[in-house]
Amino acid sequence: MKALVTGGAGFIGSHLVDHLVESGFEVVVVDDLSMGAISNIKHWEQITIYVADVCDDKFMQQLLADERPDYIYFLAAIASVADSIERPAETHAVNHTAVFNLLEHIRQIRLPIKQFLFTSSAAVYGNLPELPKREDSRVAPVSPYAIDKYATERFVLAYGELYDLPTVCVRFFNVYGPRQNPSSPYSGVLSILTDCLKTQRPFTLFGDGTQTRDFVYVSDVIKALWLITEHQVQHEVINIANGLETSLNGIIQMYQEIAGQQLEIKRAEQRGGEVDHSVASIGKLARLNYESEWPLRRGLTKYWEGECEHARS
Ligand code: UD2
Repeated sequence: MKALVTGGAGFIGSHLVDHLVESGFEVVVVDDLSMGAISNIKHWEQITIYVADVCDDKFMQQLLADERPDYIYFLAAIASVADSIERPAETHAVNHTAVFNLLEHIRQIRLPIKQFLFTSSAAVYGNLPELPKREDSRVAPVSPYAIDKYATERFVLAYGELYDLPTVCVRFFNVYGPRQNPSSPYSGVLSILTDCLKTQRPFTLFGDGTQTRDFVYVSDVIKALWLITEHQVQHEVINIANGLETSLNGIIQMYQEIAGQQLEIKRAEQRGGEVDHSVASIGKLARLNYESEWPLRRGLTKYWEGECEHARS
């Protein structure tokens, strides 16, 4: 079985690549290394890596014809809401058009895929008050990022139904863990907190810290993706989260305890377009026998210990 992972050198993608290789898959990665790094996957000699942009349509078309993957995991994205507001056309090309084009090529060459999995985001729910967010909750995508993710979901599902393709969408909540790149101000807050703890730099807290998120450890995310593949789920949208609501203040406190350090905290205005409260219903995942192995304290401890080990080696 051959799997194509776009964004496979990135944070979540590289963990998925690990799992696929360990499960005996032949793995092909496409990544432009804008956020990802070859070092995340270089421990696998047997994988094929193309350093390329998913927006290079000619390249992607040729790649499908040459590699003919059985499974396609589309993780390549510009994952920053703020970036999508600054550069809506560029982010649209990656977060929407590249996925659409790939679906269209699959349809045209009648590639007999076993699963096409598109990774969407909790951003599609926007700031509506209903909690927890169920897959059939109302959506209110407001940023170009969220609109692209939602529109792409609709295409992915419609292509599945109309052309009998085994497509599925997942909505990631706040994923954290090793290899998350802290380099951008819009990187995941836990990667930024880790970096601040490691370098004793001050952490900037946007807002009063009462905003809540559903933090999910990357190993649980991979487990969820794998269950979706194993169960051959198709034509569905599935939340990937922990199902627990935690405030930013709460997680900062917990992380300081784990690291045995106090952070210097600078306060700043709440960010524009910010979601106040977010937590998922994970009923659909649970029906696939999903159970989290990484409650927050355990996941954070593992993450922190890994980072300390990494710094020593
Ligand atoms: C996450 C996703 C984003 C999108 C969105 C949907 C990540 C990295 N981003 O954004 O792609 O799917 O969910 O709603 O998963 N914060 C600070 N200081 C910092 C950085 C962040 O206070 O230096 C705050 C931030 O204002 C927010 C919280 O921490 O209230 C979480 O921020 P985030 O960027 O990790 O994730 P989020 O939920 O904004």
